[in-house]
Amino acid sequence: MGSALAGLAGVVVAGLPIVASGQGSLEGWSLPTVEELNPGPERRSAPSPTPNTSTPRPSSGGTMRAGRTFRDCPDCPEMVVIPPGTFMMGSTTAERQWAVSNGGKEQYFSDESPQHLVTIEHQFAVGKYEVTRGEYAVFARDTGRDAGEWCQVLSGGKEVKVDGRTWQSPGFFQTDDHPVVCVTWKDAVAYTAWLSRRTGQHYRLLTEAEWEYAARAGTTGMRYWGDDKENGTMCRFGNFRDQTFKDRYMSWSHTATCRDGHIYTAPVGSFRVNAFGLHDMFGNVHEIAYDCYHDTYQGAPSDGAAWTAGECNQNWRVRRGGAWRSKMWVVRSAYRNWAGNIFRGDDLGFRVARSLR
Ligand SMILES: [Ca+2]
Repeated sequence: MGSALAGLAGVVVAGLPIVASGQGSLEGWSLPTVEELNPGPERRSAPSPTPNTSTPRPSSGGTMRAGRTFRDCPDCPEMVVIPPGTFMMGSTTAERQWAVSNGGKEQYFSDESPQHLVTIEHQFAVGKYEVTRGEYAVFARDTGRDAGEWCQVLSGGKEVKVDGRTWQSPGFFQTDDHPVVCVTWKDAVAYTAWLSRRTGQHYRLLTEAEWEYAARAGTTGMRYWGDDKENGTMCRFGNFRDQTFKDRYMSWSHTATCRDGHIYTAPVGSFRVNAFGLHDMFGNVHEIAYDCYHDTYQGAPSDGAAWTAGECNQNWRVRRGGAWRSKMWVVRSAYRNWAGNIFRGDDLGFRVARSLR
């Protein structure tokens, strides 16, 4: 497996250029390799239940140590401090050609261009894991949140809206450590508002640019573990449409050639982290971002802010990262998709961000 930093030439994190042959650094932070972050054999254990309830405090310089993890309350999501930096958002023509040659259609990917530089000057924190069913249950109990009446699920080999399917009953087995599914953009925003009230901190959804920055974690290629174009090593990094899935859904194509051990969702943290220390940025569930979906990057913000200007066509909101039954060409840092703000799917969940100043 190559270094997580392969192909980093030209990337700047917090003003410091990173070279392809070495590790980037900034004050209090040195980008680790994927190997360093994932010692020993595969990490298959669920996240530690031991809460760290300390809230990060800025140092005298007004910043916090990137990579630090914390929780604002025992059943709040565990968070990771992400360093400021600059990255190229979107995909290259060559990457889109790979996606087309692997079964996608050219028009699926035109929204990944034009590539543009985004500079995120603010430090922020990102959920180390996708929000779990157990975490969402605390919110739902506390607020009496309606679970809805239907969810679009995989049934009989097809994606159909089924009455009675909810986050509590998506149609497959989940424990409290699995990512919550069958929740809407509105549910996710309500969760962050509730978490903010509960903690006195500013929780929110990631912006689309923050999501791609956090997923890339300094990498410029297709995937944060390297350009695994044969789809054979990805099962160490996430839960995808793999050979385990194919055992159950034999007629489905575009599967990974490896085996990740899960047909449906997997417990969060079952797979390796990226260089920012985040699990499951690809696979498991699509992650809802705050932004309205736009079908081009023409006019996109360059500062990492949410893009909500203009019409939010049919209330379409961005979702990112691919899920347990996504095709292989979806599993890329640059890939974009959307869902209506009241859509519920058995492969759709979310991750939270927290502003740090
Ligand atoms: Ca799988």
